[in-house]
Amino acid sequence: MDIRATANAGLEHSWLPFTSNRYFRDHHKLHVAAEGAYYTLADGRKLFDCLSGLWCCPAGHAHPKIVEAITHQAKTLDYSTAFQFSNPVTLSLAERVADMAPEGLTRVFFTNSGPESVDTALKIAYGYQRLRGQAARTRFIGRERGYHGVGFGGMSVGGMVANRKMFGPIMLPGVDHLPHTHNLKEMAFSKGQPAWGAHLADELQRIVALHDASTIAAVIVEPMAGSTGVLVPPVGYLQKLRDICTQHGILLIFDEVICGFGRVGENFGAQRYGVTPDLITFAKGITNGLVPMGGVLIREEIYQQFMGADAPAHAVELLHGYTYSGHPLAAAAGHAALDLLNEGGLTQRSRELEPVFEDVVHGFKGETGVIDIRNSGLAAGIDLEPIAGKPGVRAMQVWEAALDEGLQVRFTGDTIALGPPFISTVDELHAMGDGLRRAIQKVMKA
Ligand code: PXG
Ligand code: PLP
Repeated sequence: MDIRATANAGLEHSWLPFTSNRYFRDHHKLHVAAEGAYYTLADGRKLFDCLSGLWCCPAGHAHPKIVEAITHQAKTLDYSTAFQFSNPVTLSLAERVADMAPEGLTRVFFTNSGPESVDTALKIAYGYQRLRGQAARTRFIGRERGYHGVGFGGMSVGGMVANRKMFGPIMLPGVDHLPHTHNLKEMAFSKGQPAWGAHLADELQRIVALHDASTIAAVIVEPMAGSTGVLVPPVGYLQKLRDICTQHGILLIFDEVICGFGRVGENFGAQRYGVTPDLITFAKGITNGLVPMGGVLIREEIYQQFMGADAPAHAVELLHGYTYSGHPLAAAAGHAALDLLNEGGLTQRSRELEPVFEDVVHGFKGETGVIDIRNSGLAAGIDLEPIAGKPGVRAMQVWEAALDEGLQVRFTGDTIALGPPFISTVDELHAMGDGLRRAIQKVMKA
């Protein structure tokens, strides 16, 4: 098979997601295989996977335990009707996820992706307010630079301007946004949680005063904002959000699609940063990326509000769900992935690698063109000086130069994001640092 010819033909019929499709035509990047922490490209090159796929493969690729689990599951029960039926593999996964969650979050609703989880959480939040007699609480509060996927719900509460500007007039009404927490002057090159910035949560008081608490259903934030280039919560910030929400009867949703399942060294960001929300959305790492799956973790009282609704037992309490909610193949992958993270010690390893990784990424400080570095867990963002009038081009150049160094990094705007697999060795993390340094130097010299 001539892979290039096949790909060229396929490109005539494809529209790739979040991709510069016209650039891609002339600069193909074709994965043909993946194993452990490495991808293989069509031209035979091997690339170290510096972002664990798109943050979703912490145990590396093609892990035999997960491959075996989904193979077995496909032969045993390939698909179980999701509505009015369930199956042991999905139900027992819910129990496991709840066991890993912060105290009080006891119920799991499965979806297939981040945006489905976000839509589900927003609908549960509003439904809960309505069922407890607070139907006027229709507003959601997101945050600037937040990313919650590109469904209508997630896009509306999201705060990445480029994703929003084309669709402004057709978003959910009544949404407001907190300010983001990044401030170059006050926190550039902070290691871990910045000391400055807790007061930014007070903006929620201002928003509550403006709209009145009686109109607000929920606040949704990523504990650590991943997609926008890794913005780590300032010390005390999330606790303040929690306190203000509690004071005003507003639900707090943590979108942990990236933070969840070990990326920040604990099961969830809630545990890492010591703040418990009312709902947690998750996806990605739950199956190590082998089969799509997402879900929402929900406080018991919220679930009980739905179950206590004044309706006969045969009534469906929440008119919501997906054909593939809790898909058995995904659930089987989920069990195997959690075996690796928990009993297999990979979350522990993520925590152990954090100081090594922190040293590696902060080693770029002082390089020409590097204007900020942020990190928490095994996640880091490196801001590059943009080229005047050409936002995003510098990071794209570094991304290409890094490929020549055998590294698959991710860029967003002029930020390089790193989130290596938890199976990375210390030597691999150092090699990633050395290669990325050469890539940055090459671009800045040109
Ligand atoms: N919420 C959060 C917090 C996310 O990070 C989503 C929702 C949407 O999930 P899906 O299933 O549509 O991926 C995400 C996804 C990047 C990158 O480069 C980040 C995401 C997806 C792809 C790339 O940082 N986050
Ligand atoms: N569109 C149509 C025509 C459908 O029949 C369905 C589900 O039956 C959907 C969309 C929703 O798909 P899913 O259940 O995978 O979310």
